[in-house]
Amino acid sequence: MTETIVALATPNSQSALGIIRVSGRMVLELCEKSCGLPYPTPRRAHLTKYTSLEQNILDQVIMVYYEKGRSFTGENCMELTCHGNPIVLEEILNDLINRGCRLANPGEFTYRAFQNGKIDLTQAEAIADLIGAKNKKALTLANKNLEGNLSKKIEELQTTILKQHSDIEAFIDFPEDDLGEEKTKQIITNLQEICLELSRLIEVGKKTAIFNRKLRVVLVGPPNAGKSSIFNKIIGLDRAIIDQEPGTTRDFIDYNINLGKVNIQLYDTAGIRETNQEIERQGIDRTYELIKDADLILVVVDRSLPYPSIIDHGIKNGIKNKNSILVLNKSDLQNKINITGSYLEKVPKTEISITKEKSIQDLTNQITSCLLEDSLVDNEFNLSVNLRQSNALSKALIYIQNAIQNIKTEETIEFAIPDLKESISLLGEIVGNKDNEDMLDLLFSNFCIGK
Ligand SMILES: Nc1nc2c(ncn2[C@@H]2O[C@H](COP(=O)(O)OP(=O)(O)O)[C@@H](O)[C@H]2O)c(=O)[nH]1
Ligand SMILES: [Mg+2]
Repeated sequence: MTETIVALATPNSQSALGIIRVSGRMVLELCEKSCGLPYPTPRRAHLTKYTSLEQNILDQVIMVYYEKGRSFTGENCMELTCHGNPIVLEEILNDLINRGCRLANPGEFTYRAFQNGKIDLTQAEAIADLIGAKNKKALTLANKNLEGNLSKKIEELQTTILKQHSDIEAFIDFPEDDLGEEKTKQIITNLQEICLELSRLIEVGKKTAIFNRKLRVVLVGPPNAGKSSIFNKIIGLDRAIIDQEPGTTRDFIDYNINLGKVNIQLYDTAGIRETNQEIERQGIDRTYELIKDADLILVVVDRSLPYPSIIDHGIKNGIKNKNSILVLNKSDLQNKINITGSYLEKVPKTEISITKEKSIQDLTNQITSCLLEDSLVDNEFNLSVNLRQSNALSKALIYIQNAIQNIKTEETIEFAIPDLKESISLLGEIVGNKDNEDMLDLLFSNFCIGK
């Protein structure tokens, strides 16, 4: 067995309980020497005292021992549930290190589970996604992959490709047995179906990506329209400075907020207007920069004033082809705006007032549905595909398309063999190629310590 690794599995702060995880060859010895339990019953909670090398009692703990083969990592493991005082936890960690353990690298427990065949790579990634999920949908999708939904799909595809591969190989080995037109057609049809399935998975990757990153929502509009007030209302804090003097917000500020189904980074920006002031102009330039990368733009205008000409002079060009909502603010005041015939007429709109809570709630709902609109309907997918997986799928797709071209003429049919082999191996990388150390190092270094 390997070196014994140890890590704190819970946050390093004061809490009711804190969990320390240990995995590797020294576990049974530690059960005996530091927990006084030479023959622990596997997977049973033992209430015991943790004793240091210097024979001091460091804490009363619950110790659970997991035997090799039936633990998360596949090795002998020990979990200590201690009192959640950072000083206690540090003392126990230090004692374990003094006894010969070493601190685990990020993701090292999961890495060992993968190396020992307890989980495949898509499941290891699903664990990281599960911990990092920023909304319920991301959580659901991570759980689906942890169940092995993506792995199963990949395996099915590999089996079908392999079948076509062996049919072609048999023909090459025994060319006197003509493959036959019917048979060739069938192979091509089967491979075309694989291509469709691969394209569908790549599409799933694009659509599910939305759940795994913060989406940028940017408030823009003329000064004094109420952008900062709306920003504060949405985040529920008085963070942005609000003033009746136009031009108060000179740079952007942002805040991360979870709207349930999506996680957004909301930006409050400098109001856009013609100005000679250098600082204000720089602020406006930054607003335009933010607009470029935005997933959704909230164009805020004061509905109690006439149509702001700056929309047609500047804002309009920035937000063209962008997902936007026109927010007609100050609906508590008399309506003076007329958007008929203007650029904004065609943008989805909502009337709100910061004095009306319900209208703010409606706006956040509209933000969510706008962001999800071209993504997916709930429960449409039963798996998710990340960028690494999607890249491998795209490469595999190209190899199969090449193979199809070569199968179409009898003279080149044998060239299809290496292409089909390559596609199978690329799909294999998705579930895990244990020899690709660089890729594995990169992947597991993004995990948290203790996982
Ligand atoms: N009556 C009314 N006043 C508002 C509303 N929203 C913002 N204001 C006021 O409009 C002024 C400018 O607001 P602010 O949020 O600083 O606008 P910004 O320049 O676009 O960030 C402030 O005096 C706000 O109190 C609203 O819905 N109704
Ligand atoms: Mg402002």
